[in-house]
Amino acid sequence: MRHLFGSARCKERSYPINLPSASIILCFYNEALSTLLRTVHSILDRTPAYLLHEIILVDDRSDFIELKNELEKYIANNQLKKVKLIRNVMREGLIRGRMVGSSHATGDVLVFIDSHCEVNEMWLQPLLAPIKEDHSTVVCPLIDIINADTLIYSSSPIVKGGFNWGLHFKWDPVPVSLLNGPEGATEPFKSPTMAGGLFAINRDYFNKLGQYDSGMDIWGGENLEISFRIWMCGGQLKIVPCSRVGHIFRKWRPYGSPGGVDTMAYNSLRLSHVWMDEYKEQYLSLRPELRKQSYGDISERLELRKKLNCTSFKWYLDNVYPEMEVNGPNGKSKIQPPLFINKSPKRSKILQRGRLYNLQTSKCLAAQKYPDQKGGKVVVKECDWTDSNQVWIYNEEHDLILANLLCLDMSETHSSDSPRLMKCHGSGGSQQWTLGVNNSLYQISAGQCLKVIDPDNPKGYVAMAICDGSRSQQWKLDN
Ligand code: UD2
Ligand code: MN
Repeated sequence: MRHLFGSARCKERSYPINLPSASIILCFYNEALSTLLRTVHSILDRTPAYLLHEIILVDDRSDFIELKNELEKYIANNQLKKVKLIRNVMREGLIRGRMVGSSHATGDVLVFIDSHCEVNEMWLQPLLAPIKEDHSTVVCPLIDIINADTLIYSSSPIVKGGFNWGLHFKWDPVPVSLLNGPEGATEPFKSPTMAGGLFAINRDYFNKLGQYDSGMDIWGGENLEISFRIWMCGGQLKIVPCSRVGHIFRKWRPYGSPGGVDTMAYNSLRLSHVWMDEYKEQYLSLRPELRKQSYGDISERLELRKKLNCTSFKWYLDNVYPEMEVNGPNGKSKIQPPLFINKSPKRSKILQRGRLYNLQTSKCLAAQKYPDQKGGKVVVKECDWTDSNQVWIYNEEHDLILANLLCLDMSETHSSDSPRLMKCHGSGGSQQWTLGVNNSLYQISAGQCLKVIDPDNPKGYVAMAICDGSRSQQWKLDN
């Protein structure tokens, strides 16, 4: 593969020799053996031996046959002495699975990595250096993209972590000043949240901070929980742009949870009740059906919050994530922005009007069926310059309104859904789009860009994806 670095300046940086040692923890469930080994070998090949204390593989009770004897034989035959394999007796999920891994670790620093990654050259030293300086700094590499179909590695733009009130993680742009400053983008920068899959933390600090919430099941939410906890309880979370690790972003998760429980909602409920104070209302008002749902016993986590003397969620929002918009239950002004009444758009200045033309397919974004159908999908179709149902209005509020009727909307609670047409609510968030750099169409709440999924498919399906500047993500609003 090619070795990609965010900034040429990264190569000029040097790191102390005596850095803390690392225990790498990889928890996996039904991972393809070849993919798991790609992750392990990239670590073995690209980490100085004296810094690599061990690689701990936690098998979360996979049922793939190849992960049984074949994996054990592979480790033994290739004398991968630093690789330790632990088998969970029961499926625990990635949260308790990582805790099992960390309880066996003896290195100074824990590095958690998803089981379908490839670490890049010089990935570890830039992560260890800030932790050596300050034990309560937790760091993430920049997550590059490995294409799920082709397995090709490509670099991703420099972004930081945020979230929306549906408690979905999203990527936020970083200030241009940070990218072009005297150091270029080489200096670690603060991030309100982490994506979850890749981070390094001092082992003692991880234990002191309360590891993870062991009441959380299978998948989801633990990344926001640990992010809030780090910031609110005296630590810092940073992204290190000179450390790059590729991750396979899949289109859907290839596994479910036992009993089909929505563990993301369950885990998010737990974290909102422990950490979010009155702001949990922001989440619950979006998901009213969860008000009645049980979320288990959280008394130990509440005690932890007290013991660690953590600040309020309001402090976190004011100081760590000031760009987060608070409307609704905890909104600053009691007067809500006016809503559309009887389909007549509120008077917001129109910035542009025209067709949303996709540069790769030369097709135009339109309603799949009818432009007045609430909840209807949008797709790309042959442009019809006489059809007023293909005309979008882009206004000062950053709404995109089709045929003067409905707004392009991205669900905050079901982030895997595709964008749809909804009644314009006039309060930003899920309906806020920016037509930005590289002709991208960026959705603020999702932190992702609109793309045409398969340019050759006549159905013209579109979806949200990580912004990568590719042609399928380029749009022009034209007359
Ligand atoms: C993201 C994170 C992931 C985790 C998740 C929220 C990145 C790149 N990935 O989703 O690490 O924080 O958000 O929970 O930021 N696994 C198990 N047991 C299970 C389920 C999963 O061991 O029951 C393993 C799985 O094999 C993988 C890891 O946990 O190695 C993360 O799961 P994922 O890759 O499906 O999560 P992802 O990347 O969609
Ligand atoms: Mn993953």
